Amino acid sequence: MSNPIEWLQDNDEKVLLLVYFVLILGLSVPVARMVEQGYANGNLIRSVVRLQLLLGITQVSVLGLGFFLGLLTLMTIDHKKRVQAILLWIGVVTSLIIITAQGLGPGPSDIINNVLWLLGSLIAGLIFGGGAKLLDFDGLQTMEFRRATETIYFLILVVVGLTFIEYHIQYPEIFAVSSGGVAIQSIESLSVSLNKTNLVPNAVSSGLFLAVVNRFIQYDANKEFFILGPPASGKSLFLIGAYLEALGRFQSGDDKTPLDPSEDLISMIESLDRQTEGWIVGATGRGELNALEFQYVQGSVFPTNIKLSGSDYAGEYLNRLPDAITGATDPEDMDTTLTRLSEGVKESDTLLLMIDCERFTNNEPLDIPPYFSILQAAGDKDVILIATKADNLANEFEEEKGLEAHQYFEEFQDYVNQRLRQNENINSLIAQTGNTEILPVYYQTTTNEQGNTVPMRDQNGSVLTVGFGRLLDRLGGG
Ligand SMILES: Nc1nc2c(ncn2[C@@H]2O[C@H](COP(=O)(O)OP(=O)(O)O)[C@@H](O)[C@H]2O)c(=O)[nH]1
Ligand SMILES: [Mg+2]
Repeated sequence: MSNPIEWLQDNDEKVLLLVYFVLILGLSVPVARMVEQGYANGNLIRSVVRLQLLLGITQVSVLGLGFFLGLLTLMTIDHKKRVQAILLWIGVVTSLIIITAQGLGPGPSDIINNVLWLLGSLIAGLIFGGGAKLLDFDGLQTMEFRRATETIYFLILVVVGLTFIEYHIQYPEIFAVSSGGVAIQSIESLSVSLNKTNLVPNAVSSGLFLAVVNRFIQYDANKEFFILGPPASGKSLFLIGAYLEALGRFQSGDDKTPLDPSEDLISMIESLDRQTEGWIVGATGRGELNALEFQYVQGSVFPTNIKLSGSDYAGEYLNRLPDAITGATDPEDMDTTLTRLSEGVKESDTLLLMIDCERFTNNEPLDIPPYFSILQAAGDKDVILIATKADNLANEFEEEKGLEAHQYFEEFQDYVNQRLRQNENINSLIAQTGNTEILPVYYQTTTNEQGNTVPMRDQNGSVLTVGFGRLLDRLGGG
């Protein structure tokens, strides 16, 4: 463990999980007490239920419970929601224990007496939540039960909300329901008042509890990233490297959400497999435009759907992009590439801007000034700065520090940042975007007989990429 902050960053999902576990456990107790008390006080709801359904409140409770458990079962099967579902099981069991211990809510004997109601409603919950999917499950795809998960939140919201009202609002009995029928009480004094006992603690604990459950049911956030960089800055190889990393995780992980690579990306990966030497992608021909994109799921506790895309094109477009984004350019004057780029920028949440380390070490212009006006034109976008071809700095790093860059990647990243900051433009870009660090990525390279720098390959002919694991983590987390 290097230092506590880094440990937290590397284990943020586990820490978050622990926090949620403590919250659910800690909040279940006061919320269950409130629900039980509100349920006991609940004249209005009971009366309405009796009136409308001609059922006892116990049956309604058991039905609700069965339906809820059916939905929760589906949520437990849903790969993306399993952990949250387990936490909710803990919360539900805790609450039921508290409620039944007081003999208030539907107790064990009520449940046993109504076991058919319970089973029936459990099956209804399974069907309603989309359980039919289980029948034609092919074992490959990840199953999602969004409807089940959302209904769980809705039910919890209703129960907590209604019992909160019953607990805290005092009203005269409006209906008197007896075996003889329903009589509307003559209401002489329609006095509704607020019961202030425990008002603040109940409001805080139910509010917090609902917020946590709401966070649980939220399906993965979607994040779209779009890649921009000057010609030959390594955009295509960057996307290929990121895809290979995501593919590796897909194959070793148990989440089977398809990566959906675009056709152009697939054909690049194919040529990567075919070729045994050299860079995989040739320069893009004039007028040619390839769409490179794929998606993947990052994180297991709170998964995020990540979509990474970029365009492969020839020529210089960055200078023309700001006007295209703001609409200052007449659409008639925009070619397909410019249109595509400007749409890509607009649709994305985050721009990935390439800084070419090869140009940097060769003291060539980095061509990053257009980034400033693009950011201005695009408005509110997050930015991640990527140092491509960082192997150009790795040799330097190894000579200076005596460490191998890919083994001491953290140190290497610090080094790259420190070196690149020597460039004033890069420094301003960092300041402008509120970034704290640039992420280096590279293909390990070697020099071939002709003296060209080519990617190194292992015994299996696979290229060796560095920094992409960190990159994917960053895309999912930050
Ligand atoms: N040394 C080194 N060169 C790279 C790396 N990635 C890309 N290159 C070089 O940069 C060239 C352009 O890369 P490409 O991905 O096609 O750039 P794009 O035009 O921005 O899509 C490649 O042909 C390689 O020669 C890298 O990680 N290390
Ligand atoms: Mg390219």
